Amino acid sequence: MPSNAEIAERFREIADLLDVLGERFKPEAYRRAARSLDDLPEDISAYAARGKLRQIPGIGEALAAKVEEYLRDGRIAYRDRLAAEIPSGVVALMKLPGLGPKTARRLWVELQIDGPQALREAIDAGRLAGVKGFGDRKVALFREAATAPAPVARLPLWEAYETGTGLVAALRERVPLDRVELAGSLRRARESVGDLDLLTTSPNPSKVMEAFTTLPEVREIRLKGPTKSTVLLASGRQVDLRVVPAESFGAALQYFTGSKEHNVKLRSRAQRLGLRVNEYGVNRGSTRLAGATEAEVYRALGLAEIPPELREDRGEIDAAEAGRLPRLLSAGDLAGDLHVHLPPGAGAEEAADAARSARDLGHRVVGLVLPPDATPEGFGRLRRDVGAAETGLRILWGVERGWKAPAWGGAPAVDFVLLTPSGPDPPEGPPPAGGFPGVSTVLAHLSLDRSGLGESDPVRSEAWIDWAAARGIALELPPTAARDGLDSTSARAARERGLPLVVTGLSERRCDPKRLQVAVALARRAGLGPADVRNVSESPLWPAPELTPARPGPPVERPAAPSAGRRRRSRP
Ligand code: DGT
Ligand code: CA
Ligand code: CA
Repeated sequence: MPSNAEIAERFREIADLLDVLGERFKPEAYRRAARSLDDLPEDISAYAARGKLRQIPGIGEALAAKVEEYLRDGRIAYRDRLAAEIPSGVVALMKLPGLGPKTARRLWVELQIDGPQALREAIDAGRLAGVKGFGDRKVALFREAATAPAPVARLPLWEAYETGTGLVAALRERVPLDRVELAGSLRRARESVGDLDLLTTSPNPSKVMEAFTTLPEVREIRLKGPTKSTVLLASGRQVDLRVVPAESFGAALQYFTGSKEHNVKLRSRAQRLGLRVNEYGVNRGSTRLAGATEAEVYRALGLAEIPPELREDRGEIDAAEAGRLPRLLSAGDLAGDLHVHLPPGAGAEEAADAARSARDLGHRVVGLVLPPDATPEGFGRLRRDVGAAETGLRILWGVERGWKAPAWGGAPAVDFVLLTPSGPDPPEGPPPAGGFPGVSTVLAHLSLDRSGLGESDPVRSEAWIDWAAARGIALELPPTAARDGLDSTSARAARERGLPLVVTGLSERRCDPKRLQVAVALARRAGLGPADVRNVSESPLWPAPELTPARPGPPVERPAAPSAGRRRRSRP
C-alpha cells in the first residue's frame, strides 16, 4: 500500500514537470496537496476507503481522482503523459544542483538547451552571456553544476555515519530537540547509504526546519515544509528531515527505518490481523493501539521488537513471531578493541594515552598495534615502559605483519598478530608464521571491496573464508566494511563456518567509540551474537587461549566448535 509520503513525492514530481512545461497555477496546487499529505494524521488509504479524500485540505476533485488512481494502479497516467512531453535531458537539467524546474524551462525554451552537456557547451560558447537573469556568478555555478561528476550514488556506511552524526550534533547546537534518530539504511547498517533520513520530535517544528535548512553544510534546499524538509549538502548528499509528534515517533521511526521490503511484509501482516499500520501508528478501526515506541508497534502486530539491522525481509518477521530472534552483539559486550594503531615512533606516553582512552570507555582490555616498522628492541622497551604506567586495564600487544615479513627471532613475543594480506586472493601454502609461534592470528585489513560501496567481492570473500577456516584463523570485522575487512554478508558466511570474528574499531591512536559502534552494527547485521565474537567478555572465546602470552605449540588453534559454543549462549 503506497504511503502518504510516496504519493506526496509523486505530486511534487508532477509539480516540477508542470513547471518545466510552463503551467502557471497547477504546480502550486500539487505542491500544496503534497504538503498536506505530509501533515496528514492518518494513512491516506483510510480517507479513500471512507470516501473522504476531498476533505483533505488542497485535495479537490482532480487530485482525489489521482490519489485513487495511484492507490489502485501504483501509477498516475497524467504524470507519465507530462514526462513524455519533456526531453529526458531537460529533466536532468532540472535536477542539477542550483537549477530547478523553472530555470530548466528557460534554458530549454529560450536557448534550446536540452541537457547538461548542451548547457556546458552553450556556456563555453558564450550563449548565456547577457541573458536576463543569468548573471556571471550564476552562469559560473551552472557550469560547475553541469560539469560536476554526478554525486556518488551511495556513500559507504562509515562515512554516512560520520556525516549523519555530525549533522545531528550541529542541529542540536542550534535548536532544542527532544528525540533525534538517523533512520533509513544507515540505521539498518547497510554497507552503503543513499540518502540520510533524520527523524525528530520537537516542541517547535518550524524552528527545527529553519535551523536545519540554514546549516552551513547545506548547499541547496530542495523542499521546506512545516514538518518535512529535504536538502542537499555541499557533497551533493541528500538529507531528509521530518519532525513528528512524540506519540507517533515509534511508528515513524519504524516506517522510515525500512527497509521497504520489511515494511511491505509488515503491512500485509497487519492487514491479515485486521489492523492498519502506517507512519502514525497502529490502528484497529478507529482505535489507536500503538505509535509512541517501536516496541509498541511490533507488539501490536504480535511480534517481538526486531532489531533495525535485521529488517530486510530475510525471515526476521517469522523469527520474531516465533520468538526466535537471535541475541545480537551489543557494544557493551565487547571486552575491548583489538585494533588501535600506534603511530610510527610511538613511545610509552602515546601507548598509555591509547590505553586510557579504552579504559575511559569501560573496556577491560585494549589491543595496541605496533606500526609495521616496529623493531623487536623498540617493542621490548615500549612494553617495559608502559608496564610502569597506570593505565587501569590489560594491554595486549599486537603487530601488523605482511606475508613476507621476516621473523622476529628471539624477540619478546607480542600477544597477537594482525596478518595483512599481500594481494586480493589467498596465496597457496601455509600461513606465514611471522616469527610468532603460538600467537593468535587475526586476518586483518582484508580488502574485498569490489564496488567502493563496502560490499565484499563474493568469490574472494569465500576464498578467504575457506583459507581462514582451514587454519582456524579469526577474521576482522572493522567499521569500514569491505574496504578494510568483511561486509556483513561475508561475516555471516564466516560465522556459519564457525570462524570467530574480531570486531574492531580499526582506529588510530585512540579507541574510538563511534567506530566500534559501526563495527558492532555491521556485526548485528551479520547476525552475530556474543558467542561468535572473540573480543567479548564472558564468551567461550574469551579469554581466548590464543590471546594469552605466547606459548609454544602450533601457530593457531581451531576455535570452539560453533554449535556447542553458540547454541548454549544464544538467547532469543
Ligand atoms: P537508501 O536511502 O537508498 O540507502 O535506502 P533507505 O532504506 O534509507 O530508503 P529511503 O531513504 O528511500 O526511505 C527510507 C525508508 O522509508 C525506507 O527504508 C522505507 C520507507 N519508505 C520509503 N519509501 C517507501 C515506500 O514507497 N513504501 C514503503 N512501504 N516504505 C517506504
Ligand atoms: Ca535513506
Ligand atoms: Ca530518504
